[in-house]
Amino acid sequence: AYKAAIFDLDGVITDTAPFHFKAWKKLADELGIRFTEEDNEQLKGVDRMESLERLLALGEHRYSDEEKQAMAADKNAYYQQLIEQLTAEDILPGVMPLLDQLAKNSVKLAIASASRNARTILNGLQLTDRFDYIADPTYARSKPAPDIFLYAAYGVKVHPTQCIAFEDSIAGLQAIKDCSMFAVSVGHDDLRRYSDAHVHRLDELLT
Ligand code: G16
Ligand code: MG
Repeated sequence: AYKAAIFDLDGVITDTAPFHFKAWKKLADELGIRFTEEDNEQLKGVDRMESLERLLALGEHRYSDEEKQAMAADKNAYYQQLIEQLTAEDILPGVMPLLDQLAKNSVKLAIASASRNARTILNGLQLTDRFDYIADPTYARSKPAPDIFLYAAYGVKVHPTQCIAFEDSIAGLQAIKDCSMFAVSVGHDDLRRYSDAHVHRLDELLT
């Protein structure tokens, strides 16, 4: 049996992807860059600056580092306004019973999110206390690098091979496999080929 369960946040615990999309879309519109939901899919799990690089690559212009910092800050300010409205009602179906069941079986619970807003989001959802450890993405390389998942395992003192991890992004699933954890993909069927097990939603795991 697994000794720790590691969760991605955006797209697994709560659905903040539409907020990220709205905020990136606003920036793209201001810059005259065409940006679709499909483009947004490529940004899932990818950190803020790398996401910006991918968005800007869709346009013609090249920008200075200073301009990019300002754009990222604008996007984040708008995103932060959007996540202010999050409450416990925004926790995705199946999350609470799954956390309860795992905790009852003494499985350690950790968060491995690329988001620098993870703590704000967890506070809004009133979930902060439910996790034994929230990995800090500050010095982690962006998913698909395994860093954030390794930090999470280290934080709960469980060897990566004894961890099960839940992810909704391709980059995140690659990160999980790269550190030899058991990977559960959550969401689209296309994610199946990157994972060891697949569910559309976490409530499918409850018996
Ligand atoms: C999340 C999202 C990404 C976002 C990243 C950084 O990762 O999926 O789209 O770019 O966090 O977020 P922030 O700008 O808030 O630092 P995850 O790992 O929770 O899915
Ligand atoms: Mg995610």
